[in-house]
Amino acid sequence: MNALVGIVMGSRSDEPVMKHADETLRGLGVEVDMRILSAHRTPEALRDWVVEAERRGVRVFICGAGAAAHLAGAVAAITTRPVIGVPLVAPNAVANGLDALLSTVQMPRGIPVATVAIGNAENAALLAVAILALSDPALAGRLAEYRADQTRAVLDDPSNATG
Ligand code: RP5
Repeated sequence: MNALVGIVMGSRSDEPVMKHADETLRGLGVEVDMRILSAHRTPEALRDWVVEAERRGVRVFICGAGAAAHLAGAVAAITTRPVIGVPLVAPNAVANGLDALLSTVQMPRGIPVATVAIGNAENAALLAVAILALSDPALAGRLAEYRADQTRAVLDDPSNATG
């Protein structure tokens, strides 16, 4: 089966967080193509991968980067498919990732990046699933079940009772 979501991150140091996007997508039955490519270190390889991924059927891109986090914006400049940005706390982060959050979210008009909270790769995956589920009823059903499981986990937690 062809990958429907492309996940890209700027450095191997991003992988411990970005692997949660991969796990969440695969857990919901969505095939993923995951790469380490950088807007700054490998700009031409990044462009080639985005163009080729689109050709192979990738419909949504998830991009994780820290510090001067231009990766999601660079991908959004190449493709018209939805791009979701995950700001990360880099080893040299300023203000616990606020640098990456602003670098990812502050896009110019006309080139949007849907930006999730700092380090929240799981939410990026769930947003990608919600987009794909618009045209995939089986996936929409699995997403609804995921939400129902989450609701049950909160309500059935015995430590949740205060009275
Ligand atoms: C960004 O710079 C990467 O996404 C990473 O979060 C940060 C630091 O990268 P390394 O210097 O650890 O490779 O491009």
